[in-house]
Amino acid sequence: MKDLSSILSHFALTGKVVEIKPLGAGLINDSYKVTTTPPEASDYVLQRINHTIFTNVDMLQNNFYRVTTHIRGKLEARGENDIDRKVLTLVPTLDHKLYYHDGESYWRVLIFIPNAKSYEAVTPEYSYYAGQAFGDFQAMLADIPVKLGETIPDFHNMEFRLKQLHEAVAADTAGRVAEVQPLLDELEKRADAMCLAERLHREGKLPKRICHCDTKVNNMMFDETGRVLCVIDLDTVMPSYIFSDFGDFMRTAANSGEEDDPNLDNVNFNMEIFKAFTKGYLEKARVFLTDIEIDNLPYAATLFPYMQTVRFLTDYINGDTYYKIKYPEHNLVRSRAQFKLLQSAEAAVPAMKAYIDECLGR
Ligand code: GN1
Ligand code: MG
Repeated sequence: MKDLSSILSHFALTGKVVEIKPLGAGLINDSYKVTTTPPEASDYVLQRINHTIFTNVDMLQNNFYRVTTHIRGKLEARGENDIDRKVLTLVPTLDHKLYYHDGESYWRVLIFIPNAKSYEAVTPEYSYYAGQAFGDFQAMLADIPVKLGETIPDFHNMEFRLKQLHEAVAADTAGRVAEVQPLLDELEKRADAMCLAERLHREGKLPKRICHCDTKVNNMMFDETGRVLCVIDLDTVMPSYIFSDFGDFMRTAANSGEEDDPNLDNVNFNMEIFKAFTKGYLEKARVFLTDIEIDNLPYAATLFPYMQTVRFLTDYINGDTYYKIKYPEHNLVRSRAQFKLLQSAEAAVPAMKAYIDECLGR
């Protein structure tokens, strides 16, 4: 607590800090809610950036600043009200930097968005708003005048993620490969089909656009009425295929169970959530999407549970070096839950295709 206060003393805060407590359920960074007095002063979010994962903190924070100022400009041009709740705001340090380095860790501060909530699960109605919000997010960033860096190179490159899995299997550092062989076999069967995006990109048929790349349902802030205020967790905003945002939302929101559900019977792909999000997303994004992008949205809904199975399993095989875990088997339980979701999504692909046709009147 004392340490965190001294970190905060390097930032240009208004108000007096009265409380600092842990915030959120992110698997990568550490976040704290900072409460200040008097009541009209802003509250803040203090974050320790995980710089073993985000190795280029300068690039990370520059992207963050550019994305948020670009979106702010769009919202102003549209004449929106309440803009401070609709886009994140970075608080600079006293010497006008976008982060503070204490010699060991890197820290940043954001303005806390008041009266806003995030959820681990949403209704179809909220999913519809979320679809519009992410379509709009991509649309607003379509003309950002700078080239954003890839904060994690090859982040959603399926070929690269499979290569990491294969390397982990070959090294078998934690001696866990034998136990997961059946799951590895299942993943291998699908490997070629799942690398479709990379092939289409190489053939010049699939563009990269600025995407959020971590559209977990809990990375969205809703107001009291269920409208999406803004999208948070902007560390991974970078050029990617639009499948990233569509697919990762489905992976988290259209899962009737938990991401790490130990009971696989709970885990099923929820078509009502798919429909609602797809409707909202297409309303905003249809103007810039190509036919290849639209036709492969069902593929995206299977790609992300697949990729996440690969990533969790890779981490399990490596001995849990990437994701925060709560118990020793956690990454294995996560892998199995994501694989079950994949199977359920695969079965729903024909229904997904039919719904997209219906939306587009074709
Ligand atoms: C991580 O930071 P968080 O918890 O929102 C991860 C995502 C994964 C997700 C799985 C930088 O997201 O890519 O999909 O966990 N972020 C990074 O829950 O690896
Ligand atoms: Mg998050």
